[in-house]
Amino acid sequence: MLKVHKSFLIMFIFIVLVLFCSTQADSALLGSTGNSGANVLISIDTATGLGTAIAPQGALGPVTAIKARSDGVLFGTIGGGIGNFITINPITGVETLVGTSAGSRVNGLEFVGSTLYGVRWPSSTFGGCCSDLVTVNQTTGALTLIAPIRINGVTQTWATGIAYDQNTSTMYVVTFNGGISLSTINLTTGFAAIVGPFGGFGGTRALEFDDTTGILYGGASGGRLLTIDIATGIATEVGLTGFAISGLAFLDTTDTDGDTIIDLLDPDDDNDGVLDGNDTDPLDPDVCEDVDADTCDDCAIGTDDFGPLADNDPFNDGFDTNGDGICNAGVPAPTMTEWGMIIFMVFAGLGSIYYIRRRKVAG
Ligand SMILES: [Ca+2]
Ligand SMILES: [Ca+2]
Ligand SMILES: [Ca+2]
Ligand SMILES: [Ca+2]
Repeated sequence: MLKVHKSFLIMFIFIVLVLFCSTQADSALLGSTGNSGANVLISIDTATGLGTAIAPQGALGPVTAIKARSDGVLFGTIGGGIGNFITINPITGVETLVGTSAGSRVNGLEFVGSTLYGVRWPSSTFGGCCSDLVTVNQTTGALTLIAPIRINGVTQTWATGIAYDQNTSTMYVVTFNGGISLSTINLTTGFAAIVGPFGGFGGTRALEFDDTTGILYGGASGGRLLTIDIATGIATEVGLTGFAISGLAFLDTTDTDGDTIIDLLDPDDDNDGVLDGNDTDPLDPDVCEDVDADTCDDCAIGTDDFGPLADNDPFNDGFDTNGDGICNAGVPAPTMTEWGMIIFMVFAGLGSIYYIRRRKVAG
């Protein structure tokens, strides 16, 4: 008997967990693979490391780094001496040129707030050697030098991937001088401080933080997905993606209405026919607006909720007993004068009945 109760309890907890988890926001770890092998955009299972191709890349050159802005715009850089700065549609993979910075290539991208930082090589300051910390103009692709990257402020170094830890306001970077290592970098001076080498993963290039879990991921040679200890720099292999990794970027892929357009790019997240900006609850297809001001929400009745049909119909937004297109709740209450008229009519009616009955009795 106890066993039955126990297994029932475990099943109940499992069902609750499944339901709870299914309502959580989704995010996907995307990878660019343009440096070698197949040039495709991939999504990566952070539990197993396995990569799945989403879309072909490379129309504008090999993609060397990617990063998503908070509004869902996915930026990318092109290597191979081309220096293109692009946007990538994360669903279709279609690339759009933003601008070109000829002669230099950016192989690390990361946002700090609304500022997009980059790692450029070769440096403009060291005669063809080493890397610069730059900012990237998101409208033109133009690069602005902050400073050459120097270990302890002295030794210039090549560098690649960068990733920002929002919890500690620390930017991490892959540096090459003194062995390929995880380093921190000062965003004003470009000075880097080595945290430690990646252990057996010297081919690590790309970095990306999961802001939710605080885990730092790395992409290494051989298509390995790594987690990296930010205190020591030591990496642990999660698994093989099956692709070469040139860049990593997390993207919020929550799709409330399940129409395959993620909320960040969907003008109508709940498919109720009212654009998010005008929708009083952009994630609830039963709540949207009240354009006829009858106090009944125009989506209260609806058609197919998250389905593709519009749900906003001011002529079908609540019980409408007298069929005037205005829901019962929206029929205006009588004014004081109207109440007076109603009371007068009631008394007049009662008086008439009383008079007629008196006539009948008298007759
Ligand atoms: Ca959607
Ligand atoms: Ca809507
Ligand atoms: Ca209404
Ligand atoms: Ca709908």
